[in-house]
Amino acid sequence: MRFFHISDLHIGKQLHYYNLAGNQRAVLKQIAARAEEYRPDAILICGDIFDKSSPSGEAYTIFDEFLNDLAAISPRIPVLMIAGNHDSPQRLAYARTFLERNQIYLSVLPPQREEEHLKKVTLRDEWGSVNFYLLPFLKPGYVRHLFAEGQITDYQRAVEAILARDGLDRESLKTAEQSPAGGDSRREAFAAERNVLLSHQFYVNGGKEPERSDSEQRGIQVGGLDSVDVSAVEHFDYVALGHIHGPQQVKDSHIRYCGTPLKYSVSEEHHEKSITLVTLGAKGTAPQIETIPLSPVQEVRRERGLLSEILQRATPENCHDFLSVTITDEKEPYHPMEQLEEKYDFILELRVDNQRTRALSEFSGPREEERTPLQVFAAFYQEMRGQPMSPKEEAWMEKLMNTEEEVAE
Ligand SMILES: [Mn+2]
Repeated sequence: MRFFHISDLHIGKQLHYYNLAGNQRAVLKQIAARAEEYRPDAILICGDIFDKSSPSGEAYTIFDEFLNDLAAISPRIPVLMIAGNHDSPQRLAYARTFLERNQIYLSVLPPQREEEHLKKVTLRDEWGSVNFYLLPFLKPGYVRHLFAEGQITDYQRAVEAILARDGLDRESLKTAEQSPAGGDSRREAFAAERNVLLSHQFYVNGGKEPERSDSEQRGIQVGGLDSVDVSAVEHFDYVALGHIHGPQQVKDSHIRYCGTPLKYSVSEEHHEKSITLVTLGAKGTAPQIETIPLSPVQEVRRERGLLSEILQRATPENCHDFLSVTITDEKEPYHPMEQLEEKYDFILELRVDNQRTRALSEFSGPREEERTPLQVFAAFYQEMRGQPMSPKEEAWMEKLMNTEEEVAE
C-alpha cells in the first residue's frame, strides 16, 4: 500500500500581506498531477486545510478545485482528512456525508458523545487490512467530559485517553498480543493489522521539540503545555502528522511531519517542500518513506548586502521571488525601498543592519517594558513600513515625543 501524506495547506494564507491564491492553486495542481502519476492508494491531509476558521470564498473555491482534480482521477483515490487547530470543525464539516459517498473521509472533532469513536477507514492490499484512524486536533477541554473527573489534566493525557478509549493505546495492544483469543475484536485487529494514525498535535520526543518555523506561531503554546510525547503514538505502524511546517520525523522515521506544501515564512527559506510518499509493506516491516518535491511558482528567500549589490543581483528569473531584504550600508541610502521595488516585484520586508541599528537594538534589549517610547515607535514603524526610520525621521520623532511629554505634564 502506498499513500500520499500532506498537511498544513493553509489555504487563504497571506505572506506579509501578499495574496498567495495563485501559488496555492498551482501547488495543489502539482499535488493532483503527482497523484495522477503515482496512483497512491490514499491521500492523507493532516489538518490546517484552511488558514482561518472562517475561510474566504476564494479559499473555498481553491479547495473545491483541488478535491475536484483528485476526484477526476480514475479509479478514485480515497482522501482522508482531519481538522487542524486553524480549521473550524463546523465549517470544515460542510457536505461531509456527501463527500464520504465520494470517498472523501473527514473527521473534524474527536468523539464528543459516549457512543462515538474515532473515525476509522479501512483499505486493503495484498497483506490484508490497513486501518486509518482519524484523530483531529484536540484540546483537553474537547474530550474532558468523556472521562472521570481529574483524568484529563493536559494534552498528553487527552491524546492517551482518547486512544485508550478505542483500545488503541500501547497497553491495550500488549494485552491483545498476550491473549489473542477472546476479548475485544477491535484490540485484536490492532495487533494483527497495520494501523495508521492521522494527528495534528505538537509531538515531542522526550522533551526534544521538533524544529519550528515562524509561520506556525499561532496555536502553539510557549512552554510546551500543548506537547504530547511520541510514546503515546509510536506503536502505530505509521503516524501521519500535521501542525509543524518543516518536514521532519519525530524520534523515528515512521512518525512524521510532512510539512507545508509552500514556504509560509522567511524562516522556511531552506525547506524543501514535498509530498511524503509512504509505502507500507507487511505488518512488522518498517514503512518506506520517500519525498516527492514540490516546486513553487515564487521562491521565498533572503537577500543581504549593500543595496547596490542587491540591486545588481536582480535577474529576469529571480525578480518575482518573495524577498526579505537586509541592507548593510553604513551610509544609509536614499529611499531604499523605492529603489528595490524598481528591480524586485515582491518585497516582504526591508531591514537595515549597520552600526546604527545594531546599537539601537542592543540598547532596546529584549524586554518590551524597558524600551523607551521612541524605541517602541521605531519597532512599530519598521513593522508597518517594512523599513526603519531614517536618522532624520528618528530625530524628528524624538523631538515630537519630548514635546508631547512636556504638554502631558
Ligand atoms: Mn499549520
